[in-house]
Amino acid sequence: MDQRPMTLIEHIEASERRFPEATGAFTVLMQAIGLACKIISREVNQAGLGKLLGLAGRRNVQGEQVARLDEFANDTLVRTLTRSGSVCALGSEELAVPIRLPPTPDTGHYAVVFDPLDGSSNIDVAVSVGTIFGVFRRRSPRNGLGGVEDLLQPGSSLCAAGYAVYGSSTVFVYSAGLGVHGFTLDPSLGELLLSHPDIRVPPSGSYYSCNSGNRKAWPDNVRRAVARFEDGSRSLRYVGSLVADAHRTMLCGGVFLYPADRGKPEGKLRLLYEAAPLAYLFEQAGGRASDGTMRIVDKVPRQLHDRTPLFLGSADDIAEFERLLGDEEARDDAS
Ligand code: AHM
Ligand code: MG
Repeated sequence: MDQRPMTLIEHIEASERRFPEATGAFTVLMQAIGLACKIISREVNQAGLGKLLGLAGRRNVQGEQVARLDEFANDTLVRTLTRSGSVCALGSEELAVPIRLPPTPDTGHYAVVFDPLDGSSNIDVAVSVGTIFGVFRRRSPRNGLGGVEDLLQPGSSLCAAGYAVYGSSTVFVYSAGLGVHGFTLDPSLGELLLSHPDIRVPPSGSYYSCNSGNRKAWPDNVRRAVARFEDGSRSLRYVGSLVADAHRTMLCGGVFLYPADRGKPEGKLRLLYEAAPLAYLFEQAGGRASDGTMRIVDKVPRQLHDRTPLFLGSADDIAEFERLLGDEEARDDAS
């Protein structure tokens, strides 16, 4: 019997076979995303040897400095997805406006949103970074260009989402609604091999994760909820790359939070290509994700680069955190 772990593509093909009406278009799409992540992984691992460290010398639409690797990762995803023929529209952290693609016969069923290289501030110091993506079904008419309406959909309309972490190993995690599955890159084969089947977020965990340097700017209810969490039973872990903090939370449980604060009244993280795909994955794996008042997957983006506060993690811990956010009596604990 073959004891070799399944590759990512074998896994997706096996899932598609459960749906006799499937055309194979989803496999083509995921093959393109997997390939792009492997190319990005290779460059991230060798960045110091080439000319890919440092800044690209421009700012993106959000006014942030663009790193050379941000640009490389974005170009890789755009080219690979466009060439696959499976997409009608692309939205990226690095693109001011969406890419709208012309129709091709029998293809272009999907619209993809992505943060090509999450954790930009960690690139040059060899700390884990990653890619986050979400996949929507096309909404616009099939005989024209893809449109913004294909991208501006809530997380509850995602048909798949995932991320890759370029860390001590490269791990690719995805869900298409049939569980959350993780694959580890075997560099000798160049293949993503199934290493974490059916991931479930533990109902609670012993980590909390936030940038407590922002504490003074947090609203009172966030400060007092975090103060309640700092009761000696939990350890602080904060990488500063959302994708790496989310992956640890997915496997070990606990809470991750990036709330709104005085300087960032809408929060920092982007709804469409950071928060929503992760929220979809966490809910698929039994976890929970909210903005403090509502489920992230119910939020409908008005624009490509909308931001949101994010509370993400173990179902029980996030429920407890939400309860503390509304707990008036604990007001004094935050001072
Ligand atoms: P990026 O997509 O430009 O890298 O920005 C988002 C990052 C997240 O990965 C991370 O959670 C957060 O910003 C860290 O922000 P801070 O340095 O304010 O803690
Ligand atoms: Mg990011």
